[in-house]
Amino acid sequence: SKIIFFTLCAVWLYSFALQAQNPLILDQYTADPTARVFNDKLYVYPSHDILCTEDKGRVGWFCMEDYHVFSSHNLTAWKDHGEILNQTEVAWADPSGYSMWAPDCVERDGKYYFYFPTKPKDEKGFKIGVAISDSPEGPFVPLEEPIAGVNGIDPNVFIDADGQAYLYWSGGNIFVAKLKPNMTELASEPQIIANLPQEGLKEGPFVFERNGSYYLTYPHVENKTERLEYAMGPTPEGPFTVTGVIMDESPTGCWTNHQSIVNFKDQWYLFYHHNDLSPDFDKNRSIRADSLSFNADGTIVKVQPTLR
Ligand code: FUB
Repeated sequence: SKIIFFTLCAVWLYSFALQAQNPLILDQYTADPTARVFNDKLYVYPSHDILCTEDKGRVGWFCMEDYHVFSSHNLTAWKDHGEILNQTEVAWADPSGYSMWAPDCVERDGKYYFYFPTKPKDEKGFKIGVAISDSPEGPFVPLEEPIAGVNGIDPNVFIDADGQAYLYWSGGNIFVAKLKPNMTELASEPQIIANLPQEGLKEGPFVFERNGSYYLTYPHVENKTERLEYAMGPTPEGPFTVTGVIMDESPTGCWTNHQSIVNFKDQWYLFYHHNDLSPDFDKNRSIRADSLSFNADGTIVKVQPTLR
């Protein structure tokens, strides 16, 4: 009977640990997670939601002034490496913007390039900046100017096996352009990615490659809230064909969702967000992760979010 008791305790503790994984970060709001594997560790670069007040941003709207990076060896224990960039450090950013939206980070030749959108000082709309570090944990030093020729949000960088880097972003449509080897300037004219849904908001592009197919994933509002969808293509620039749904709309009405897909220790994961810690205000979000798998034909098996 002792064996049965200890087995039951172990099963209970194991199931508790699994349930306790989502949301991933409990002491602050986090959103728009880009997960990357650097040096055998999983790093997540999310946005950092705070609450706007009368003198800080726009009450009732998104409010983001900085970024933290988190790392984990096992996707259960997370280390917060602290603030890696603040809007006040970005020379071209509007200091009253509070619009440090969805970021990305990639490594090239031992340097880490952190891409972030925010509102510029003297112009409407959003621009995309780059900050550079020698470590995935920062500190990141922002360039003096945003990337020339890019207007929009939600930057994503994909480096193909031949070394060519591509920048994707959203601005009404989803755009792609090649990056120069310095990773900070465009090497080609921005193109709108064709054949994506015409109706409804599309944003948050995230591209990855698996077995020679390129997956362009994106949140899309067809109805009320964002559904995570994807298109597949033979090259990083397409042509892409809308293929399916990765995750259905939020069951509790969180308006945004935002994804990245990563392979860590031979398992694929979908990182995304919901508003678990702020059920009444969906601009204070929390990042989550769930396992993801593929069908034999390369299509993605729809992910059911694990609940708490
Ligand atoms: O977090 C602010 C914006 O909401 C992001 O840039 C979008 O992708 C959506 O998640």
